[in-house]
Amino acid sequence: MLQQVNGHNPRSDGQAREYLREDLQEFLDGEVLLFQLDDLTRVNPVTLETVLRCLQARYMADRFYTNAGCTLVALNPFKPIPQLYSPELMREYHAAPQPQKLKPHVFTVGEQTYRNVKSLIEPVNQSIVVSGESGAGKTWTSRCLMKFYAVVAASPASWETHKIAERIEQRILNSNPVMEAFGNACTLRNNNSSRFGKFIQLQLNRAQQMTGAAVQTYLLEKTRVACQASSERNFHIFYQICKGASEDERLQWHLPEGAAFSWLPNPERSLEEDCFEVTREAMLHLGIDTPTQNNIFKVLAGLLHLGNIQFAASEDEAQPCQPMDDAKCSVRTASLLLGLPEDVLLETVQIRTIRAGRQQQVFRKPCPRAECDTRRDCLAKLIYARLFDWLVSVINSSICADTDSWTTFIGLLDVYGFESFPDNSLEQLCINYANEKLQQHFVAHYLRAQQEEYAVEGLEWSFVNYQDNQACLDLIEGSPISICSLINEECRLNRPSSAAQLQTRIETALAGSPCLGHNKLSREPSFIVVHYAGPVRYHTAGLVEKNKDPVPPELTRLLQQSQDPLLMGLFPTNPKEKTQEEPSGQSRNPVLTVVSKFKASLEQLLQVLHSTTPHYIRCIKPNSQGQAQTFVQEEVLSQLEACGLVETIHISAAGFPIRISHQNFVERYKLLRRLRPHTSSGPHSPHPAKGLPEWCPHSEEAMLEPLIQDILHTLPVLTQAAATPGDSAEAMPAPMHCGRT
Ligand code: AD9
Ligand code: MG
Repeated sequence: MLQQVNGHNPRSDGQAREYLREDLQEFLDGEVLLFQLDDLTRVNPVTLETVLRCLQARYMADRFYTNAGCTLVALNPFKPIPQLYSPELMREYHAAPQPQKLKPHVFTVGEQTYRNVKSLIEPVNQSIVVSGESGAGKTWTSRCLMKFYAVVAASPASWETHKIAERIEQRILNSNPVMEAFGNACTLRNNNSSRFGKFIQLQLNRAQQMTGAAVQTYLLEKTRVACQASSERNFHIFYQICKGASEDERLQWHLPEGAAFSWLPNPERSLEEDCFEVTREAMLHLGIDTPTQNNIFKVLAGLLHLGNIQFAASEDEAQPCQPMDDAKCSVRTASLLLGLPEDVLLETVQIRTIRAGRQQQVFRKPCPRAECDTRRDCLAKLIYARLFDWLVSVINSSICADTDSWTTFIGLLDVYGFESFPDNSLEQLCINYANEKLQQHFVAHYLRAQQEEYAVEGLEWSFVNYQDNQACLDLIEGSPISICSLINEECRLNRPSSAAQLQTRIETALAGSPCLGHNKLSREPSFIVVHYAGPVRYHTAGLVEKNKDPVPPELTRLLQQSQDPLLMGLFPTNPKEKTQEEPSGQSRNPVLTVVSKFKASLEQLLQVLHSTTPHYIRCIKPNSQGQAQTFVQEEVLSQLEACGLVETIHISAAGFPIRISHQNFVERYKLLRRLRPHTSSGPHSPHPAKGLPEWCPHSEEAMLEPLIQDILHTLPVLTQAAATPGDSAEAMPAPMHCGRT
């Protein structure tokens, strides 16, 4: 039986699960060599158990990257290893004639992707999809890739003409701390959890120099600004301001030391992400000057004070709820910091205006206490989401290259990882839906398409079974009926509907889906989706309302009255873009729900990914405590199962890692036809060669050499498919499949 290494055993009965079968003893006997297996296609036999054992051996030997055929497995070391990410090592991978022969590394993927962009075989844009559950290391990995390209794809001219801070590569890197300060937060799974999805397009010119970048973000979890689950925190930036502001700034932003804010839970936790200076410095390099920064931080301080406005229930329904005594000061401070008249701010939160009748008469209705809270929260979410979008657009205008100064791109995708909390809502549904889509992209690209192509090409092939997540996607987004369509319908009908009713509707209408889990133990209204990465229970309470994400028009009008320069820019009086306002009265405009917007943006993303050659990095979290040197088998096993790693290895090991269209192959290697072959009858035979040619003359060998190198360079870095299983020696060249497509 295998032992857990330093890790706790998740099984409370203390009986660790037996991972290795008796017949794997032979494999175990070679344990000394296990950690040397750089590619999991060499594990023999390829089973979950052997793969797990190999990864564990490598992890304990501080080998965190392992090839798995067409993907790279990245184990999170949970400890800093500066020498593993040094610029010297980056240059070594970049300069290597065959980087795939070096130790597996995220730089190998980076370099191969970089070479593919200019490859004549497939001169297409590339993308690197980094996946894995929350805390597995996706953001770290994509940051690391960005640093790699900043080194290897830096334009030499820019070193001479610009100061380091102004260099485009540096500016692109500076976008990370800014976006993470405003878009990441400490959750139960990860101290620096991305609460938005990010696709960054690194733009390259013909000389393969990085000339710019463009960032696209997906669905920021804006509810976090006003509501944080217990033991979690708000976005980092709030803590950074409160901890890092100078005495002077504290006075200006009304943030006395030790002040308590209800939207700032767990401030005592000290994280390395709390560094205000890093964010300020990065903002400065991106062109956000100090006065603008101060304006942003003032508004954020205003939000913290807004969160402290607690209302007392009104005994008379006709009278507005009033702020509690100790919250009166918060109303004053919030309005001051947000540049709003105090009475108008308060009234807008307390009183709902309804337009009705032909004349669109205005009625004013005091809101009950809970609604006052909702409106206050909505105001904060509205401001924060606009601010975040504005920041992204500022970053883009600072780093994006002119259209004529780039020709190709490498896209890096870092989306929030699969999540399952005790209480899951619309945010988790969207996050897990995005992960299902990406898993399907992987399945479609590597597991299904590849095998189907072999069948079409008439190649000898025994089909490898894999877990297709189509059924789960049908359940979530399929037509005509799916979870999304049912939630959207509730929003469209705008009818009062309880959480229990929504649960019944989903469970009745979608009862036939194999991915709808049995929901017997539910105390609160909920439904279960069996995702590729495991079952998740979603609570239905508040789901429809979150999906509508209504913004009372009075709130937008209120912010349009602000005298604060930043808010005046974020909420112009004549907005060009239409905001998602609450449907007022008879409005027949179809309501764009959160889910439908998210679905549309995901489809766009998938289209971009489909137009590129994708590369995959699977990040694995060795333990959920974030501890170094701790490998919890059960936890790793479920991640390996979820991402279908064993199937990927099987297909990669047996398949052809390179696919070149016939036309491209002819284009690239037609030179070979011009070489004069000689036959066994001698090099000067007057007759055309019969049978296989033998390449002899030195000059022709010399001509062939670059082509051979070329073939070797373009072999996928992660595949050494033809190597003998279990053999850790030199890899043999992988077989190449020149397809008809
Ligand atoms: V989430 O879906 O955004 O919640 P990620 O992005 O997958 O998640 P992240 O990259 O933030 O996880 O990694 C979590 C933590 O693991 C980091 O904050 C680091 O402390 C740690 N980590 C990850 N990768 C490495 C590494 N290669 N070396 C050292 C690492 N530490
Ligand atoms: Mg992340």
